[in-house]
Amino acid sequence: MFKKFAVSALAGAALYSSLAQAHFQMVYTPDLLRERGGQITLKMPFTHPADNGHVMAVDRPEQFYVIKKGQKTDLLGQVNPAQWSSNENRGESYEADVKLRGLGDYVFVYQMAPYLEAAEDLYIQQITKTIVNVGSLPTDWDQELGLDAEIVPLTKPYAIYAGGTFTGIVKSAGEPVPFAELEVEYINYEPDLTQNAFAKEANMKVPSDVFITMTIKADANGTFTFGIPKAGQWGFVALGVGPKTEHKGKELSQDAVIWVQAHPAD
Ligand SMILES: [Cu+2]
Repeated sequence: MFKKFAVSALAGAALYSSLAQAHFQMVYTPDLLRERGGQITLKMPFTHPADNGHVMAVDRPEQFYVIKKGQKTDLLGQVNPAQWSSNENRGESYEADVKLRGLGDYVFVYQMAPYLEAAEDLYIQQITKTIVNVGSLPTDWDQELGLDAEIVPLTKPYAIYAGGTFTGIVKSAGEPVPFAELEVEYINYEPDLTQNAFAKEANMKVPSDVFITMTIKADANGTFTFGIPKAGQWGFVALGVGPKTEHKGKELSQDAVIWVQAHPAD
């Protein structure tokens, strides 16, 4: 998390926090839309995917499960420690081998343990949804799960064209969050699943720092739409929307994360 300090130290702490790159709890597999099921490995680093930033060491997750055709299957026992490497460091992380059996949507939910962000003296807890589809049969992708912090998709997160849009509703324990603040990042460094690392080179050249972590806001109903310019995976995080605001005597930000994948339109 300290990379930007060097860059913006002179600008002071307030500017630092506005320039800080977004944290994202990843739950990553390369293809969110699969022709068939089988074994996949989900990689789950807590990191800064748009700028190949710091990998942060977090305690074991509080929850990890999958919803398929309305049935919840606990996967916490399948979470294993793993390392993940970025251009900044090699850090502790987690992964899980899971088997996809049959057609439909697999809604993976990962609730990380609160992470103390020393630079801001607060805890961050992200609740991530990654939805993997098998066989183009939609089943559960649009279900609201009533999570403390949740982005409910109105667009299938795995069936978006590059140049298309993603729309979601930001919810706090089931209630829409008007004008919620969101950050958007592109996984600009291809994850290498055998090396457990981001690629060294970026897929896309960004025109300026403001495009690394893009900040947008939901409307009065908690709904937001984002136009996706490039194929690949994009993460959305709604900041501090969950009802829990304190952990171990410090401020807690309960964030909602969702991952989507855009496909080339040519
Ligand atoms: Cu960080």
